[in-house]
Amino acid sequence: MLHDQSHAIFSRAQQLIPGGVNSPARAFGGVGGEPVVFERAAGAYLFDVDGNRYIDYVGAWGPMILGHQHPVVVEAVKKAADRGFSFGAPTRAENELAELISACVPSIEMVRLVSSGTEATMSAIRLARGFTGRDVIIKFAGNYHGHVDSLLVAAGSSAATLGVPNSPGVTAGTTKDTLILQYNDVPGLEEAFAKHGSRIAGVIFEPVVGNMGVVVPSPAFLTGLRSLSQQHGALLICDEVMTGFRVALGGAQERLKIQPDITTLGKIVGGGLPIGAYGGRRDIMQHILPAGKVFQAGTNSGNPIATAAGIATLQELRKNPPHEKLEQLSARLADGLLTAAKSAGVPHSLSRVGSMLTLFFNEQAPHDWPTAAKCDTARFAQYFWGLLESGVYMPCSQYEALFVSAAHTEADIDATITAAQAALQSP
Ligand code: KE4
Repeated sequence: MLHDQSHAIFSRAQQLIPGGVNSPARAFGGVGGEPVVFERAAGAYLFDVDGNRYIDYVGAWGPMILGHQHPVVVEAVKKAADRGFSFGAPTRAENELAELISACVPSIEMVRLVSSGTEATMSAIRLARGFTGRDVIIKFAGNYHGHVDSLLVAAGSSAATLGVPNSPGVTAGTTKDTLILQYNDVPGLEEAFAKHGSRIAGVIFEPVVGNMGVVVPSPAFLTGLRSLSQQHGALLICDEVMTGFRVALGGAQERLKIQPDITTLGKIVGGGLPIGAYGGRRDIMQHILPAGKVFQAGTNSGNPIATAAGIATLQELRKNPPHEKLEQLSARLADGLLTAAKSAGVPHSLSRVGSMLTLFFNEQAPHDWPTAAKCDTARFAQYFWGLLESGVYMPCSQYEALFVSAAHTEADIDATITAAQAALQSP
């Protein structure tokens, strides 16, 4: 494949933008080489500036569950743009989106819209601390909750990919109240609560991890999270920025029957435009200014165009739920990847929940960060590039999830499997 235009544009970008990218996740740091520069998207496909077409499994890192340029979303955005870009004042659409979010996720009795998943998680932990009057937040190694200073410790996603799970610039003072535990480690959770229970404001976790590759929680871990936080008066914060509306219309909490106190959302809730959200029990949310005293604000919060995209996306998901189709397509892809890896004799495992999945280059399916960190990332890089050159665009890191959209077809899945068979052959 030709990448001349991509190379020229990326070379210029490196003069203008640190690393040539506006987010390290897209820098190809985990696979080497230069990122592809894209021009347009449609349905299940991306088109780069050199005219190459790719079957897209990044989906903008999750938002594009309906596929790119879904007509109802495009129409809604155009209509909203004709009415005004931003008012900095209440609009009817914000009520509509809030009602849709609560209808899909019943544990969210009240919700605040923000502009990114990071803002959502940052606000959620501030709320947990303000509501409980306590300082300590528990998070899990390999979980990524955005670039919130106090959560940028042992972080997953591009922080893990690029080897900065503990970022420079985050002070010891900022993270002194962040307790890092291992995901799925029930004894560790019990010990932490036994030692620090009265100081713990909240526990934030990915209910299905996407940011060390897909890692599934054990039932005992989920039970422990809920019972121990309840017992010690800490809030359970379910970070559904990636899983929300993805693994079920009601997110992982519907699929895995979790009852959190606060939920954070992003990605799909904005339909591809910048929206984050946090919400939960009314008695907790009423502590947010101006109803209460916990501060949070934002110029673009509830932006009319982003809100229109979010409303159209959630309405479409409720009207024509794609989750059964996504389940079938994703199972077909998973089976094909497993067969291809097996026939290539590559040490591998695969984790999948609904339409988010990861092929791990490690014989044992990871259950926490230490096991995820054992993956053969060099072998992953070879697989990634083999697929890319065959017109298949996968997440550029072993520590990410791939996403199937409602726009993918069986033919796309079968073409991907064929490309994977070639990409997995030893060099
Ligand atoms: P954003 O601030 O990127 O909208 O959301 C942060 C975030 C919070 N919580 C979870 C579970 C997340 O997965 C994310 C963001 N995900 C990454 C990809 N795994 C975003 C990609 C990027 O950083 O460019």
